[in-house]
Amino acid sequence: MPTAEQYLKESLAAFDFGAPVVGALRFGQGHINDTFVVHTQPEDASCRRFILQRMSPAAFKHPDLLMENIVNVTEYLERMITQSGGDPNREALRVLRTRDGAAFYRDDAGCCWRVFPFVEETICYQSAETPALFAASGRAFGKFQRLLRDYPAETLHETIPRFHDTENRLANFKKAVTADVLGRAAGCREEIEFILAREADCSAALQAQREGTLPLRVTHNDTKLNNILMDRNTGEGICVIDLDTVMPGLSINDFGDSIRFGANHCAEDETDLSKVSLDLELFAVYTAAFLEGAEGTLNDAEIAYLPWGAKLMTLECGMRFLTDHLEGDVYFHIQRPGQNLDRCRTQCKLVSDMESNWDELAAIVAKSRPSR
Ligand code: ADP
Ligand code: GN1
Ligand code: MG
Repeated sequence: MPTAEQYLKESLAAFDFGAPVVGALRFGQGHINDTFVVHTQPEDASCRRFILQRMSPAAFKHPDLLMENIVNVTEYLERMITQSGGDPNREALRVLRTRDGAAFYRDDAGCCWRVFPFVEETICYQSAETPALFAASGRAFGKFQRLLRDYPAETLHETIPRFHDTENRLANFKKAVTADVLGRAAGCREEIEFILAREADCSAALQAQREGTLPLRVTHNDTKLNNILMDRNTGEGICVIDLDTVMPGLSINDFGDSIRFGANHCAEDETDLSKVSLDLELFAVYTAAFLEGAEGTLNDAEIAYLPWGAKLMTLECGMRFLTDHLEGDVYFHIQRPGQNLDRCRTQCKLVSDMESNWDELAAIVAKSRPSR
C-alpha cells in the first residue's frame, strides 16, 4: 500500500477548507488511521486547523458505509446537543465535505480520506493523569450512551462485522496460532496458554445477550481515553471522537474498553510488567462517572455485568494484539518489532489483576448503582 504522504497533496486539494492550506503534519497516536493536522490561513483571521485522515483499508472494508454512519450520528448528536443548550461546534464532530459535496475523497490508490474541523482548546490524553480526568472521560462516554439511547441502532451499518464478538475473536486467534505463518508462536507460548485457558469466559456477555439479558444499544466500541477531547480550561470531556466503530453493541463493552485502557498507570505497550496493574480507585471513579453521565440509561443487568465488560474487553484486546503479532503486524500500527506482543502482555497482566480483585470490582459496581 502506498504511504499516506504520497497522496497527501492530492487529498488536500479535494476539500474546500475555506482558506489556503499552509501545511499538513502527522498527528496523534491512533493505531489505525493515518491522521494529519492541516493548517490553513484565512485572510483576516488566525490560523484555522482541521484533522485530515486516511481511513485504514485494513480495518475498514466499506468506507462509504462507515462515513454514512458518521454523518448520521454526528448530525443526530448535533441536534441533541443544541436542544440541551450545549455547543455543537465543540461537543460533536462535524464532517467537512469535499469540493464535490461528498463526505469523503477516494484517492487513485482506492484509499479514502475525510476531514473534521479541529476542536480547539482541547487536550487529548494518552493516560489518566488524575482521577478527576478519568472521571471526566467516564461522564462523557456515559453521556454518549444517553444521547444516543433513542437512535435507531438497526439503521447503523456494521463497519467491522463481529467487532466485539469475543467468541469469534478467539476462533480467529486459534487459527493464527495454528497457521503460525512467521514461526512466532514458540516465542509466546505463555500468552497463548493464558488466552486459551479463558475460552469459557469469551461467551459470558454474548450468552447474556442471546438470552435477552443484555440489550443491544448504539455503542462507540473504542472508548479509549485518547478518543475523547478534554476542554483545556474546564477539564471536562467535551467531544467524543473516533466514531469509525459506532455500531449496535453492548454498553458494558464501552465501559470495559475504557477500564482496559485507562484504569492503570502504564502505556498499552509497557515492557516492565511489574509496573502494570489495575488501579481500583480509578475503576471506582470511572464506574461512578460513567453511570452519572448515562443518567439511568443502563438497566440493572447491564450494571451488574460491568466487571465482565472490563475483563472481556481486556482479554479480547490481548488476543487481538497477539493475533496480529502472529500474523505479522498487519492491523495495528507498530513502531518497533515485538510491540504487539508487549501490548498483549500488558492486557494479560490486567486480566489477571481483575480476576484477583473480582469480588471487589462487583462491590464497587454495587455501591455505584444509582437508586431508582
Ligand atoms: P485512530 O482511529 O487512528 O485512533 P482518531 O480518530 O482517534 O484515529 O484520531 C487520532 C488522533 O487525532 C486523536 O487521538 C486526537 O489526538 C486527534 N483528533 C482526531 N480528531 C480530532 C478533532 N476533530 N480535533 C482535534 N483533535 C482530533
Ligand atoms: C484501535 O483506532 P484506535 O487506536 O483508537 C482499535 C481498537 C483497539 C485499540 C487498542 C478500529 O483503536 O479496537 O482496542 O486500537 N480500533 C479498531 O489500542 O480496530
Ligand atoms: Mg483513536
